[in-house]
Amino acid sequence: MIDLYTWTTPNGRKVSIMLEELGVEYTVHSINIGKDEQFDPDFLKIAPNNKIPAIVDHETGQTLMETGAILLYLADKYDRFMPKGAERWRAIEWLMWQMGGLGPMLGQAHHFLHFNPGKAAYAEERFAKEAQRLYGVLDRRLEGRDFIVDEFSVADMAVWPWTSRFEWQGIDMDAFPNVRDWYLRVAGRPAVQKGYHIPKFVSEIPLPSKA
Ligand SMILES: N[C@@H](CCC(=O)N[C@@H](CS)C(=O)NCC(=O)O)C(=O)O
Repeated sequence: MIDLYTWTTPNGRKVSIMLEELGVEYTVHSINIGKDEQFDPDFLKIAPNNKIPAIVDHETGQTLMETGAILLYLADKYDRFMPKGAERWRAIEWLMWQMGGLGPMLGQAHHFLHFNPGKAAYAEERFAKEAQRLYGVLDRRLEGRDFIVDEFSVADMAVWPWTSRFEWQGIDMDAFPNVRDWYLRVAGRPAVQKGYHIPKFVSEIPLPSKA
């Protein structure tokens, strides 16, 4: 049995989507970051960086924070959603691209464009531009492909929840048609739909205007 500590954010949804895709049993614990529950001393014992999500796998005794590590751990444990051979490294490459680039940059875009508009013009310009650039990178990668690597993998599960906030990022999905098609393909998966609403329903999955 796996305990998942999470909230309704892109990073949290990466792991609930993975657990739903795996079809394994897990228990959800809400950590409301709006109420600073991520600073609770008990939570810090498993998530020393005081950020969600985190897991405890009671079968192996493993505790983990950081979604890149959690996705790799689950892929390894269940031998799923990670291709073999050269494609394995391609999947890890794009997972790292999400962890080191897409997530942090779009997180800043949310902070300045969505939550604090009008406070820092330069930051708004910088992160809006960076969001456009990153969607361009993803759009080129998805040219002629159904998924980020040859099969649906941890790379898609890491990237997709961030793109589900395209409206907050000032992104017109129609300007990135390969991302748009992939986004809808992934959004159509039943496990993604279930994982998106963990730990609770906030709103339906956002869909591009022409969908
Ligand atoms: N690199 C971390 C990022 C985790 C993260 O930023 N979590 C956010 C929610 S998406 C959080 O817990 N924020 C609360 C805070 O910053 O106090 C991961 O991938 O797990």
